[in-house]
Amino acid sequence: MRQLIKPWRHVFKLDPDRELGEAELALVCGSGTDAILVGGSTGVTYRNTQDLLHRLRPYGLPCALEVSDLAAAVPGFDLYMIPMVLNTADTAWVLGQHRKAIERYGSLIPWDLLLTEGYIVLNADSSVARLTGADCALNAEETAAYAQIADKLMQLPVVYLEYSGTFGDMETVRTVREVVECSQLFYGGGIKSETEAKQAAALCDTVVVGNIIYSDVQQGLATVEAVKNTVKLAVD
Ligand code: 1GP
Repeated sequence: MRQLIKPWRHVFKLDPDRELGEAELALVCGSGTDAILVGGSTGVTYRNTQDLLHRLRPYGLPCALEVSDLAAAVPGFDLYMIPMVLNTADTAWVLGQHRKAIERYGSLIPWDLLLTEGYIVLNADSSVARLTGADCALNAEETAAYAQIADKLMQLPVVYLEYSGTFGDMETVRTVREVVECSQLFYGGGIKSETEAKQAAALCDTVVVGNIIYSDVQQGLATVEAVKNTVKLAVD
C-alpha cells in the first residue's frame, strides 16, 4: 500500500456528509488529482460513505477511506487510512477506537489494505481538534518531536499535518520536513489558492485539499496543477 500512495502529490478529500453535485464531482475527478480521500469528522455514516464511493467508482481514480467512525467502515475502497492522533491525551484516538475495531471486525479486516497515519492536529478551531481533544498549542519543535515519534519510533508510513480549515504555519511545516526521513509527509488544511498549494507542495510529499471544493470548485481545481508543478525543496 505504501507503493500505491508513494506517487500521490495531490489528493482531494471529500466529505460524505457534504453535498457535491454531479458536475462538480466530475470536475474534481477529471482534474488530474492523484487520488480521492473520503473522510470527515462528523456526520459520516455507512450510507453516505457507501453512496459517495458508488459515485466515485466510475471515474477510476484510487479511492481511500480515512476511517474515523467504525460504523462507516465501508468495504470496497482501494485503501483504508487509519489515523492515530499523536497530540491528544485521549487514548481513544490513539488506540481505543482501533482496539474496538479489531474486536468488532477481527478476521474481516483487510490488513493488507490498511495504512496508519501519524496524525498531528494543529488547528484548535476545527471539528477534528474538538472531537479528539488535541493539544494544538504546539511550537515547531514540539510538532517536529511528534513527527519523529511517528517517523522514527513508530515507523508509520504517513505523517499527516492536519490544519483542517486553516492554512498552516509553513515554518512549522518546514521544521517537520527537516526531521521526517521515511514517512510520507501529508499536509492538509485551508488551501484556497495556488500560492498556498505551492507553499505546501514545496515542503510536503502529498497535499490534501478539501473545503475549497465545496465553496469554489474552480479554485480547488487550480490547486492540482499548482501542486504538480512544484518541485519539493531539498531540506537538510
Ligand atoms: C481536512 O486536511 C484536510 O482533513 C484538508 O483541509 O478542508 O481545510 O482543505 P481543508
